[in-house]
Amino acid sequence: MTKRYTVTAALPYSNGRLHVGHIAGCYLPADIYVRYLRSRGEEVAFICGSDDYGVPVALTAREQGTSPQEVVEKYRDIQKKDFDGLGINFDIYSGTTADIHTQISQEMFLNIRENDYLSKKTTQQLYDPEAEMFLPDRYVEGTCPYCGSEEARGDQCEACGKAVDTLDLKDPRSVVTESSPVVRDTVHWFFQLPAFRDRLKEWIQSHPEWRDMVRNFTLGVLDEGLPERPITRDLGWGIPVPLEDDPDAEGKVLYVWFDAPIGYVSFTAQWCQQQGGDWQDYEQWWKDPDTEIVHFIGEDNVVFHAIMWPSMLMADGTFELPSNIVSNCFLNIQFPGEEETKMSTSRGTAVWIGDYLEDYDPDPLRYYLTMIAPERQRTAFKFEDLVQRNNQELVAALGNFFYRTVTFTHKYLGGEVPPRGSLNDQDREQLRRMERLPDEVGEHLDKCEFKAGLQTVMEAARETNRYFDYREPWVKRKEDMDECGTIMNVALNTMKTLAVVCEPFLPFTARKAARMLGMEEEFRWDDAATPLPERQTLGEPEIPFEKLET
Ligand code: B3M
Ligand code: ZN
Repeated sequence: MTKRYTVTAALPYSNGRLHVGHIAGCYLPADIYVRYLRSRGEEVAFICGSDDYGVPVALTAREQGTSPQEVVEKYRDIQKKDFDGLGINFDIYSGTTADIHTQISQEMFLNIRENDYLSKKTTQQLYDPEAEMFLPDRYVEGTCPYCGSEEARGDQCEACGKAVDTLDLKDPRSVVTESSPVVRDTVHWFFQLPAFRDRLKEWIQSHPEWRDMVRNFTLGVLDEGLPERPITRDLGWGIPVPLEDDPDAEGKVLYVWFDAPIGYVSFTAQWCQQQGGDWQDYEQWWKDPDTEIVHFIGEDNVVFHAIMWPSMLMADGTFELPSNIVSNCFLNIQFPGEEETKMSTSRGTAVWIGDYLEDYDPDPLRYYLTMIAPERQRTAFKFEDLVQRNNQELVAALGNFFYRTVTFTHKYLGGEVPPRGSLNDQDREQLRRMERLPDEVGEHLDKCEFKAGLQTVMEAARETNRYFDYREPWVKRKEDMDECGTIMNVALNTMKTLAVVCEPFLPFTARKAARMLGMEEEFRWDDAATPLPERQTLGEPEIPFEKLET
């Protein structure tokens, strides 16, 4: 029985280029998961797009002296190209400035209000008299009230991950003028987050399979108690609060963290439409209890996805809750001879995807980022490490085996799959290993243990090399051509299994391997160990991985 999965990856703000930290955080794991599900024959919607509203984009437009819309269009294209280059192919890559997004976000606001989970209140906000504007969220920076970090932003502290209220920041400063803001009255709509505390707790406790980081962090936040949260802002860039009859709503927009996750839903609706269906078909991906909804996010987005978003879904009342929220920790970076440091766009301490792809193939990066994935704790990206692991692991264990196997078959066996003939114990053991492999890797992938899954593939590749070296087809060739054919039959079938199980991780390599094997069919996990037809004609040998230099 196939199952339906809605898989989302966090919507990047469309105000900058993507670096390896973004990719390791959620996009690569999401892509691996989706490829795996598809190979298993599941029905998947892989949803992403840009987060266009809010202060981050408005600030970038200000810095670059252009309009937010221009910033959005420029960076959305760049980001899309980066994803494509890495083989991260969403079913839709939209953006929150799409009309249907405005419509669905406003509807959800109204539903939640209708259900009595919003209240309008006069509240105090920081105001910059010099710039003559309110300073929501990232328009202010200051000292974190929780951990004391001096670089806390008005919406969240990156150092401790907590959501912050601008008014609680110590020594606040305006990002626009650097001056100290004053406090002024303004009207906003507050979301009754506290109403969901018990249900959230129950829900999270019913998911022991989630990563500890997500569970513990969220349960910790719940234990401290939830505040009511304003979900509107005094800002020119955002979705208008849809209350035309209320003069207080004038000039107010929805908070970017209110509308952004709704993007997952509105992009799904857009995708349904693009495929010739009705936009309302999105409901089967979001409101059907048999559909699994899985969110892939980065460390700093946990609060919003595990507390704010599910509460919004409950407040609306017509949605299913996510089945899993998969988050990695941050990926640091280390340059030669320097200390490990945080990846930062503003300080330029990052490796940009666009730059990487100009010089290198995508799979070595996918490989390395999965092998050092910060699944449980922060890890560090080191370029020399990538080069070394490419050369010592990918080239040595996988690349050479694929290439050797195919060139040998071309040279001595007429370029086709030789008959299996009679197997000896080692051959049988090798084939059995390959029969077990899809389940072993699949067990890890089912649990979103991507690094362990890839390690299992690589261990099997190393064992395969030992088998091959032990069986010495190059020696048998001179003694017994039938036995040589048997070994190469086992080797080619091994290559097929390895190609199928490495496809989620290394899709470009897997394609090459499939071409070399003359495989025309789609990758199917369950057929990974089904023997290649004897006498199938092989394709031309291709070198799967080049040795790299720094
Ligand atoms: N744009 C936050 C970020 O990039 C944000 C994610 C939205 S997911 C709905 O850190
Ligand atoms: Zn903090």
